[in-house]
Amino acid sequence: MKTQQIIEPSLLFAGACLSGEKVKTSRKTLAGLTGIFEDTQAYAALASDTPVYEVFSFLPADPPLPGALNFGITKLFPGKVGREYFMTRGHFHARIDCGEYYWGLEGEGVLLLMDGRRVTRGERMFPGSLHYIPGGVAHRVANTGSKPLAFAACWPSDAGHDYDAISSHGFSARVMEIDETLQLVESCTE
Ligand code: PAN
Ligand code: ZN
Repeated sequence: MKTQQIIEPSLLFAGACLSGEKVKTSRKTLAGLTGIFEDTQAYAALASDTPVYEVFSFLPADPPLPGALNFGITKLFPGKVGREYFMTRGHFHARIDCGEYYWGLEGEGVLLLMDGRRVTRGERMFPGSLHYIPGGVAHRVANTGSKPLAFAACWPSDAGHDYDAISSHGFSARVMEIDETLQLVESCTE
């Protein structure tokens, strides 16, 4: 009888933590999010080194390969700039046909989804929520709770990230606290 050794997995995804030799970490502070929040005075008054989010990702194909899948966990800290909740930069995929899954692990928030005609909708995120983001739809997450929001993501390795359209025009709606209530406010300026 021929036997083989059963090996340990090279990645661990426990709770909201991703670990493994090939996991990369990137961190975003307020300094790296210039121009995304509506209230520029409130933004300027906050310490630029305030942590906003961390991304732990496993990118199996370097360079990217059609068919290969990336996996990542984003941990988005609670906080607000003025009345607007801390959020990710947001992007379209450079390859517009590439979709993505997001799913909630910890905390609560809102996933903003904006299509090519700049129509934005918001989906509530919470542990167990699952979100399919079709190709051609920009995506951004806001933490609307008082604890870190963690979500996992899986996307094609060759999707790429197009941040320019969002840097120039933003999303057409913002996740804000108005009169102590969470609101999705349509932007008239963009
Ligand atoms: C995610 C995002 C991550 C950070 O892995 O890249 O949540 O958000 P920004 O890239 O908008 O800063 C993803 O959507 N990958 O495609
Ligand atoms: Zn994406």
